[in-house]
Amino acid sequence: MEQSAPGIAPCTPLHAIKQSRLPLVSLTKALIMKNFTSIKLIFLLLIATGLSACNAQGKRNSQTGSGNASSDFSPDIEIELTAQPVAMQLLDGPKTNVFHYEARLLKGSDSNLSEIQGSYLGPIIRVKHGQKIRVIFKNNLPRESIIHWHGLHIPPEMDGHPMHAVDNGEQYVYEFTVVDRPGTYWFHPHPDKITGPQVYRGLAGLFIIEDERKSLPSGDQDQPLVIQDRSFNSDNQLVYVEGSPMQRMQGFLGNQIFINGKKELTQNVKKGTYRLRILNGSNARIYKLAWSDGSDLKVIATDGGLLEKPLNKPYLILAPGERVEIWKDFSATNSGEEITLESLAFSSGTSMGRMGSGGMMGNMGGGMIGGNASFENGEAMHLYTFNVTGEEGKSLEIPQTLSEIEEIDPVNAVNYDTPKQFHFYHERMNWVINGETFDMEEVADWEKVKLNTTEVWQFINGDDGSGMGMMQDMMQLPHPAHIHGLQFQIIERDISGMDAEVWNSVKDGFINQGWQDTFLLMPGMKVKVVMRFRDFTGKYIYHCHNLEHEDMGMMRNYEVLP
Ligand SMILES: [Cu+2]
Repeated sequence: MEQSAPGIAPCTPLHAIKQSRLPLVSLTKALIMKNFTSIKLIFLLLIATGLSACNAQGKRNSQTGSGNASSDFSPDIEIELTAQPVAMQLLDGPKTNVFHYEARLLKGSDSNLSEIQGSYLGPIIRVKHGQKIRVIFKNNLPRESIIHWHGLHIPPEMDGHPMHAVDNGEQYVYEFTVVDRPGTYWFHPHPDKITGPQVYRGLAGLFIIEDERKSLPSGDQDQPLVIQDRSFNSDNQLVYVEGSPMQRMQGFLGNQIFINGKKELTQNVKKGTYRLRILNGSNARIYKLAWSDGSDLKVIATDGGLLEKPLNKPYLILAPGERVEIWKDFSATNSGEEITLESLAFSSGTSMGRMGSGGMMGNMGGGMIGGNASFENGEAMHLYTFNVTGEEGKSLEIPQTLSEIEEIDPVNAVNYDTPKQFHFYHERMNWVINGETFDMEEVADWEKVKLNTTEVWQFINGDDGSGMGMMQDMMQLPHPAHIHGLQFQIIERDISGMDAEVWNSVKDGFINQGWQDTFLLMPGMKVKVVMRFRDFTGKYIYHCHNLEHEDMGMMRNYEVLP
């Protein structure tokens, strides 16, 4: 199979370009008008300065391929995961070339590993708290790769830092103990600059830590719902952001929804109670989830497992990387009735205009402007329909107490009065954090923390007011922020800097309760989180989970020091 990931074309990495001053700077003043014309100008400059949708090969790190199986680690579960190109029947007609995690259970029980038939997604791995896991990752992809275990609290060398990426033909062995709470976690590639295309081609899977509770739906009434958007050309091949710099700046937005790695968007359900484990596995698309029957979404869990008690929401904002678990009771629904999970319209606050949007762009040969505007972030769409059959299923009452959550008291943070601040914004055609882009080894002073301390970090969508402020105002997008290696708690969501219309279209969709590892930073929003650095020292990363932004360098190391 041909190399599908972009990155073969020789070009200058965005990181390098950041160092040289672009002619843009002197034009800033002329471009401050927040209007379409100026955006068009920026776009033209983008092309002119050669910042094409290039995915240059980053410098490889010398520390690759270190993970080896150790003799003193005796796993409860051992799995071989091979990432490889395969052709799959996803649509009618020609097969689609995808990347797929092929799984083999070497030790454990059948329940530890299940495939979703006909899906490009990897397997669902089910484990229990306390179990020891060994995963042998084999890379048969054309480019380097590494697996990140999204949400898990594991040592840095097991976390899938890009510095551990292994080349084609190499392997990396993971060994870790599951210490996290029961919940819905996931795994996906994390190589520097090419995470977006690898996830997009199909590399992702769920990692479920099972709970022992009998009062929750189980078996086929406990089911995953991985939401992704994709675009295909007339040969049924996946279309990515190649050739469309503006689409890359915005992040990939497809024109077709895939659920659980399949095109089928309907499913028969029993008259019974379901637990839906929803993952937004999209590269850049944000969903505003709601039920077509107008009922509230009953939220029972976030990224890091069950909430203390269920939460009723009229709708939910789910950003890339985030998970949420929903309780849905079809017991009293009439047979033959259909209930659809919708994504409602909302205003994403993007000030990039309607440019470069829409998955149709690829189909149209990367036209500059126009595209299919109806597939913007924030457009309404049907996601998945449940057909209620006459079959009786198990019905359950929703428990009023789901779990216990130990609250971290932010007053105990070493920096309670002076939280670390992380500004996510746009600067000189780059997405940056505090003005910086990713460097494999670099850790700034403001990214160092001490083991066994509690800290408050504040994330801000927008710059610190110095220099390029007006520029970044014109290029605002939502950024889903993700911190590796731990779960945190949200203690403040400040919307004073937000556009009122944007806020009003999403305000009831955020969850501040429970344990989280990813949250959405809307333009102008400031979010404070509190977290504890425990058990492991070393370098982890934090980044924007808009995967195109991540690949452009909106990612940094933080280091836990002894
Ligand atoms: Cu971003």
